[in-house]
Amino acid sequence: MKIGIVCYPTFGGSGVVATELGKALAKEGHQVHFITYSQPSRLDFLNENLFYHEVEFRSYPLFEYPPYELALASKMVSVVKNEGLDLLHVHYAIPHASAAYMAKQILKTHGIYIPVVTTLHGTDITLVGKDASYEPVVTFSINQSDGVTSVSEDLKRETYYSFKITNEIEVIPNFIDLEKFKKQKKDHFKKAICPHGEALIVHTSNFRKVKRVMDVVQVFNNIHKEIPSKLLMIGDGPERQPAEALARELGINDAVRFLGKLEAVEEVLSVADLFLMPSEKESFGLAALEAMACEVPVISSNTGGLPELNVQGVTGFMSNVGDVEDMTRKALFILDKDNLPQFKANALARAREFDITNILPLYEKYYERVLEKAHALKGLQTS
Ligand code: GMT
Repeated sequence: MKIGIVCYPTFGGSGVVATELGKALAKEGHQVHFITYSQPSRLDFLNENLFYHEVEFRSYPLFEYPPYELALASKMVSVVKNEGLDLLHVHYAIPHASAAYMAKQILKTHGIYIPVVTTLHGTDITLVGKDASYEPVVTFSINQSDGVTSVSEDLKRETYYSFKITNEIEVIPNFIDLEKFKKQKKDHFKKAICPHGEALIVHTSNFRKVKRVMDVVQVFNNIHKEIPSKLLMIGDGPERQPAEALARELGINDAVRFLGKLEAVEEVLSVADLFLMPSEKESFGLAALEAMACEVPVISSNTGGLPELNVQGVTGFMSNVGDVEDMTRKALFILDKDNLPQFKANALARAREFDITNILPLYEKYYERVLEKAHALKGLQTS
């Protein structure tokens, strides 16, 4: 198949999923064309089946906001035509699904029918999409897609609940490349961070409000009162400064390190004992899956799709959003030396269920179904 992939090319989970999916499809022999405004950060290897088309949007003194969506739709039109794509797969509804709809309509006037698959990732539905300023466009473009997938059952439910959706939504969960995300021997690093054998706790996110980064610091503060421990905070965003200030205020700044954005997160996860994800909302929790693949148990909130990943009392524990005390109790239970090895093993076993080799065929089969349906429809229209 020749597949066009549209995504946000940055560090966010949706961009990571889209890029890793494209790379895996290319390895399987499909031709994959990324259509993005900059090179996706995980598009880090060479393959004869991988192509990258940059969406250029020029500014003009009249525009306060450059029209990204129009430039994207135009680029989709030219790539579909020139490369003879079979299908467009757009990740994150806003504004990718509506830009794809526009491209599809333009291509129709050229006698080309391009099926569009939209993948819903989370905040495009649970936070931004619901907002009245976007809702009609989001509803319309989901309903106009030839296929719609969501990354968890919970996100599917939430989408049906919040929008008037007439389309079927297929759940295809996030996945992990176990070749990349695996426990590596990084003893020297662990020794440098935890010279006295302290427990190492890790959090990674984009430090937006929805991640409840302050809860991470509070939970760690409680753990730190009980056992020798260190906290590594990976990523950057609006809540980083307040979190740094809180760590100083609590007097634990020597035990907490803010590392900023990191490419090789798996190296840090390799030496971690516990991962914290106390999010307000989380449609799946890819960062937690990455931790589990590196044998790190997870303390998370019980929101969104997290119960579909983190198995209570097995791979870690879940607590109500904001219940810092409960998270602390459960974290200390996991970190007990008699309990930790089993939790680590369980986390890895669970991560294996989301191995990319299990999930990739689900996408391939779904594309085939969408293409069959589109061809049948085309046949009906021309007969
Ligand atoms: O977590 C984020 O804020 C980034 C966001 C994104 O859209 O890039 O992640 C969302 O998509 C990921 C991949 O499907 C999911 O694993 C995350 O759970 C989801 N984030 C939220 O729902 C907050």
